[in-house]
Amino acid sequence: MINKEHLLTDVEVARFIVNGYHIVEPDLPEGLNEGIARQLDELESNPGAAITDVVPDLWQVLEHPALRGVLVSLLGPDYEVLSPRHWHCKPPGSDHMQWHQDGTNNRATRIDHFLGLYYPRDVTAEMGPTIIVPGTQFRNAPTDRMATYTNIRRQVPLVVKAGTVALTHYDLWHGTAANRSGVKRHMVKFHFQRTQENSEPTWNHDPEELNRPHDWNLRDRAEDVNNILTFGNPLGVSQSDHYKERAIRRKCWNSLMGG
Ligand SMILES: O=C(O)CCC(=O)C(=O)O
Repeated sequence: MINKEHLLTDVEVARFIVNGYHIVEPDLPEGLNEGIARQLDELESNPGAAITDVVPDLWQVLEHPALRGVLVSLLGPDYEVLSPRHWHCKPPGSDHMQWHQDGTNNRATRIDHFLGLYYPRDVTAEMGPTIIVPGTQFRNAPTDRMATYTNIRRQVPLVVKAGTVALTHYDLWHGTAANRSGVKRHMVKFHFQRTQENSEPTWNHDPEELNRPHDWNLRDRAEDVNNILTFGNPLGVSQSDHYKERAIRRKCWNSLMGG
């Protein structure tokens, strides 16, 4: 059983659907992040999916209630940690990584799986942070072209403190900056998946939360599900573009509600 205090609110679930990411900062035992970073520093080759065998302390991160609460909220209580796992080390001097999507770019109308990016060491802007573009998860992208794009308006570098886990939609556009520091940047990537359909919300749901009327004046300042799903516009696109993903957002929400 998960303590309800760790479950997401309606607004947080709606924001994940719209923005395509959610940041968790679990209160991990003292020394855990440093210990994991040290073990990763010393690895001579990449163990791929066996990273959790080589560094079993990673399970303490995966099992932390703050992370589990978000996973239960978005994927249901029976979610699984899939076997694809990967350690991404950016050593000093390593170049940027071009924009891409890990998924197949299919404008999915369900939230059935997504990634968790865990950073055991503080990541500064110079250390080659992962860079995400909120709101791009429902965009059909020409993969070859997107690799040539440079900075994108409203991109977000994941400049984070040690222990942060960024949960990102599988189709969210992302890349990395170059590492211009003298420090190794570590990230361990996990893949989480739903195993059961929802028959009801699995987060801290309040039915009253759904009754707020539309308010065109709120736009990106909306603080309730209806207005966030309708008006949230993290990319700042025009209305003729924006309307195309509203239906997808609604379908994602309805399937999470168990409809
Ligand atoms: O190393 C990173 O920050 C990102 C890695 C990445 O983009 C990927 O694995 O798809």
